[in-house]
Amino acid sequence: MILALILSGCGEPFLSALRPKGQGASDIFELMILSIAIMLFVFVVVMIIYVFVLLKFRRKKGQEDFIPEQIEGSHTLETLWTVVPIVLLLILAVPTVQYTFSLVDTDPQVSAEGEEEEQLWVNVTGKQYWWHFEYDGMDVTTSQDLYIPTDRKVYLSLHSEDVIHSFWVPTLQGKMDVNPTGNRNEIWIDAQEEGVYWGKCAEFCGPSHSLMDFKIIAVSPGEFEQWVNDMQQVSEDDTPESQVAQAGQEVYANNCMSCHALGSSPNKIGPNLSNFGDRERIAGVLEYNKENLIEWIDTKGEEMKPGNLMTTANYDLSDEELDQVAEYLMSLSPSEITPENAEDGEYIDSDLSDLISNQEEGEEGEGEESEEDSEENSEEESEDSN
Ligand code: HEC
Ligand SMILES: [Cu+2]
Repeated sequence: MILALILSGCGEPFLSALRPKGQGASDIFELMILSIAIMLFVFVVVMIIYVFVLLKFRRKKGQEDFIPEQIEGSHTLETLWTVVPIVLLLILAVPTVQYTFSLVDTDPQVSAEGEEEEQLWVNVTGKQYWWHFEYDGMDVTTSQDLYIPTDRKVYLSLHSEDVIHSFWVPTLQGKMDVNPTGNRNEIWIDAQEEGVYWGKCAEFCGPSHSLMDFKIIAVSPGEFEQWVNDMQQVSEDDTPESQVAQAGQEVYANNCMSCHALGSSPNKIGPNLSNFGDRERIAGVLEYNKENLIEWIDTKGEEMKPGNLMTTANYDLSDEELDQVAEYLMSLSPSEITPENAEDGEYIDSDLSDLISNQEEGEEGEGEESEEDSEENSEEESEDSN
């Protein structure tokens, strides 16, 4: 017990449910405080009575044979200790049930003026051992780092391509199971302040389960809009500036493209690398630097993330090629909006709803088609990998 107390001090602030930075986490935190307050109240009252009775009714000198009055079956006492717990449980149950529903309520919110909110939906796919994100109707796909604007709820539709995972950003919301069966679970998240919030897979899913980290990058609405615009421009054919990176692009095309995508091309076996140059971490967990990146590519993460699916790749690169492809990947930074922007706290107003509706109008149904395509593809893929 003492150890538990000491170890509880080891948490990181960006990974702590006790420092809520989103509506969902705040609601949950309130419930924690409420239940702890009730428990403390019960504990204190019981302790006071206990100590009082111990002192008052202890055997006194000269009264060794005295038997106190027996009050078995006292109606007053029986009623008291039945009613008080019921009242306490009700005080706890009402908000708990209320939040249980509101924390996963993904219907559009209606404003005081009766206007229905334009929802921002992201399709989230959990895979051993990383996360894939597709912004609905925006033609933007990314992995590992999920960018969200600070001015609204972001709605997530979650499913898994292999085993059960659990999507958890402790500072922003509660956990949600990510299931491989047909059903998609839904939850919303929001961040009240700009920042980088860490997420974890919270359901044991294999040898690298504890390394299945991801990040929520919360930026101002204006920065988010710019990020979406920039990400929409990314294409596999963009040529990098430096010659080393250009050579790396060739290495990439020959060895990596079968599993990795750039731009909004459909979900593949490996993470989308469109903005790999801006990642917070490599593969979700490793410190972001060239050395680690080269080692990751060279060893296919065999020891860094045991059991990950990149280990099934069969390429063999020279030191020069490794350097080139690492240089190329680190040059992939299509947007000025990076995790650093999340920390500067600058706030620019913008209208996100324009962004979503423009995209939909411009495409006239194309979006739907490509969505179906990608679903088919991913089904085929998951069959293959089985
Ligand atoms: C067989 C498919 C496959 C091939 C081929 C492949 N990868 Fe991967 N790669 C993956 C998978 C799967 C992951 C995710 C591993 C994890 O985190 O569990 C990954 C992860 C990565 C990451 C970390 C991504 C991130 O978002 O942090 C990098 C970088 C990477 N691969 C680079 C390469 C390079 C460079 C090549 C070519 C030389 C390559 N990969 C070839 C499947 C592949
Ligand atoms: Cu997992």
